[in-house]
Amino acid sequence: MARILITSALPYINGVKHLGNLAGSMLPADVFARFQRLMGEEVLFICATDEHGTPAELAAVEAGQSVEEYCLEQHEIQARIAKGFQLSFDWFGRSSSQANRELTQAFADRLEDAGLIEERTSRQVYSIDDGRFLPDRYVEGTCPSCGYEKARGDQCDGCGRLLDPVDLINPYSAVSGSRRVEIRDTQHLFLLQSRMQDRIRAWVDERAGAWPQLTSSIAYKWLDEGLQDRSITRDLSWGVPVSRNGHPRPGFETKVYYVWFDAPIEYIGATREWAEATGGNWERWWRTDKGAEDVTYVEFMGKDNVAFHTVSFPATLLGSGEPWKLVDRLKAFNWLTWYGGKFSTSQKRGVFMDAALELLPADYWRWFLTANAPEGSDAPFTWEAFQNSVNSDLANVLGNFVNRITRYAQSKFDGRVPLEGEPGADEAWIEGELAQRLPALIAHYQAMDFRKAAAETRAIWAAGNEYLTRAEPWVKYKTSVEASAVGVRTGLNLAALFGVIAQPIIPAAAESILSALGVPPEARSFRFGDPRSCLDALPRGSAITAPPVLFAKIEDTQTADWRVRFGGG
Ligand code: B3M
Ligand code: ZN
Repeated sequence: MARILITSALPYINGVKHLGNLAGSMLPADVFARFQRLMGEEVLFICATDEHGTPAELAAVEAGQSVEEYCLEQHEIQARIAKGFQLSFDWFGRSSSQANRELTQAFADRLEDAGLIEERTSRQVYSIDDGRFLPDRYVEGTCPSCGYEKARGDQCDGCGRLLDPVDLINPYSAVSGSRRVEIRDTQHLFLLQSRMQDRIRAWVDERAGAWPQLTSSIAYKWLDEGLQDRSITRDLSWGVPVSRNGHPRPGFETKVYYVWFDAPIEYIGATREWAEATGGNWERWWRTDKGAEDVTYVEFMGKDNVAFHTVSFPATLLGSGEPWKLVDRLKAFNWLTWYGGKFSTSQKRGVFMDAALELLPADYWRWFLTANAPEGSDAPFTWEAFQNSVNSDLANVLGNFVNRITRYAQSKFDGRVPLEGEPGADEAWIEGELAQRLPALIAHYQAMDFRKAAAETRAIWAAGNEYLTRAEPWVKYKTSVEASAVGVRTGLNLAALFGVIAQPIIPAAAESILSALGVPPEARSFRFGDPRSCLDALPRGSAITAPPVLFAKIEDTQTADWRVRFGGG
């Protein structure tokens, strides 16, 4: 049994996430975790809310809450919505946890012991009117690279470039809007990444071959530009306090570690939270001197997070000098766009996760976002594509098949798997299809090619429909019940197989099918037998029922209404 650690990029705490955040990390990570569990592997699936940094503080101010109250409330909201989307995290933690605080401070100590941290005077934007420094997203202005006028201090939304707040042109306070800002000196701790250039490159060289092109190209871009020493502390009050060997660090009493220093450490922190809650052993997953040497660690994220995960976080882990588990495979996604543009709450552009669940059950969205995942390039969400995907793939190809064959078995074979008859030419045809397509499906999942995995899933459903057209048990019934029985038995087994292969992407519909056909948990694995056994897996004579309608078609009146509410077209 392989041991697979899976983490999804941590959603920022500030507000309910849109479908793009779901499609670009949490959902594919969940699909992959479900697949690996169905392959019989030992999986630990970890995520958390990313609660520090300026997004949290600015949002709390806007909400009129203390940042602690705000984060607690928002974590619970995001946890509830994640459950609604059936994101099967083993733990959904909080980067503001005590576990993450202790780990972050310990890593900073180990890095300093290794001579990789240095106190430096750095120039920061100071707001006279706010009476405070303006790190990261507290300051906005014009991007020096592309001229985008609402660039954030840490990253430009216009061109994606990582920025230093002092680089911004015409900066202003994102808190008060005041332009009475000036550059002042302040002390910060710097992680001397430049000293780790060779070690990081050697580590990336070892792994980049297993990474998708998008991932490795971003990692090498950073390495080729030369790793810069970077500040890992900020003039903020909300975050992990800066310490040295367990005590507040002199001169840093009002500073905290930078959110991107502590956030990836929360992958370990959340695993510790999981262990504390379940009695699990967190070090078995993260310490290669304590059992993690045989773990395969897979990370999922949006492309703007790749650099932090292929350079900065490894620098922390490697630089500590301790035997930590580093990422083996990394799947980065492009953007899901809203009709080619950005999602935006304020401009009513796009569907956010809470609203999505009010419109339709999770499976509708899970299917579309996986089958149209922004893998090789940005991918647009449009109501037309969504409606077509649901109506064609889910309602017709899958739903009608299952409904038709189970109802026919109920009406003509007493709701039981027929006993009579043996496979013939039509069954040989579908067996040939499965012999090729089931291994292909597994290969797509193993390669983390989610669009291809969804397409292969649909192709298997379509082959089942083609089989029924060939076998036409309802026609044969008129002349030979036995010949019809073979088709119905094979059709029922195909319905069960459709449920099995649907589990990673549309788990609710899969459960509905598998429970209606009486398929026990131990018979739901992706370790498929030979096709002939797949098509005779349901015990002959066993009772079956017809599941409720699996998917309702989306009507034009619905998408017309949704266009008004959420934009589009
Ligand atoms: N909170 C997600 C983002 O950049 C960021 C990921 C952290 S993963 C450690 O939108
Ligand atoms: Zn820019």
